[in-house]
Amino acid sequence: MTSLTLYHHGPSTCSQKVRLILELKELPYESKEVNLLAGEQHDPEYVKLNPNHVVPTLVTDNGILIESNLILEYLDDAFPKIPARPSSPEDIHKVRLWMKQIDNFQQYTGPITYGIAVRRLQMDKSNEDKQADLDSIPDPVKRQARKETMEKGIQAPIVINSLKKAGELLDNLENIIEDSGWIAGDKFGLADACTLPYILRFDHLSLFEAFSENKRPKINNWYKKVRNLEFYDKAVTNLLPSSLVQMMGAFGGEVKEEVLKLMEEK
Ligand SMILES: N[C@@H](CCC(=O)N[C@@H](CS)C(=O)NCC(=O)O)C(=O)O
Repeated sequence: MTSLTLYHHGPSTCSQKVRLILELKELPYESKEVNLLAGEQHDPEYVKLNPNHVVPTLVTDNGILIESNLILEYLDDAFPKIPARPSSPEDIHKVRLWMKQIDNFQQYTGPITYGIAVRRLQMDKSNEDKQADLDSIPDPVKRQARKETMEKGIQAPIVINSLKKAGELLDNLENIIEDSGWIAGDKFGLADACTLPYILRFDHLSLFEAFSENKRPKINNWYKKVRNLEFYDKAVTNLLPSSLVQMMGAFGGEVKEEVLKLMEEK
């Protein structure tokens, strides 16, 4: 069997989904932390592995794999003993279509997390330090969006739009969950793994009400089922710094009513 080395960061959404499938499949891997808060994704040695300056990256004996959803598909192709997708081609198409939607949603997570919480940590920084943070973002479009979010928080148009997209994602998720309680087929798999980190992030940001038992009962039940998986803590919770979780919860709680309203705007 090939060796597997995962470059990842505990709280990163895209890293969590890969760790969930590695654990589901009982695959041992070497863990290499890339601390995004310290900017290690821009380290020239790391950029040789992942030219997009993002995590995760999976290194096997035969290749360097990037793009979290494609890594999930690789894991199911290369290690089919514990399957993570249903078997019919039509059902696999359903999984892929959902994964595509989740992949597209990833771009909205940063503005939501930053606009609600992380930005607040930067309020006390000097203007020089704030500028240095902005200058460390290589992509000019992302840099401009970050500047806007730094200044306006949840009132920044990019955050307002991202929250609307979050509401749409929740509506679509509520519709897609099957009678089995899972997204595709009768057990936890790729579609569930790639979704969990976003629901967890909303929960961390004090937005649990958006999928309370009354509001979106299928997501509520699905979220309970995922958290009950025996490998859940190992793949997710154990790698989340409690200070970060508390920080997101506290800042999220302060603007919760406004944010929940923005999420439901059609
Ligand atoms: N499409 C990529 C997105 C990866 C991505 O955006 N990763 C985030 C963490 S979840 C990251 O590394 N962000 C660092 C940055 O933007 O500086 C994937 O699915 O792997």
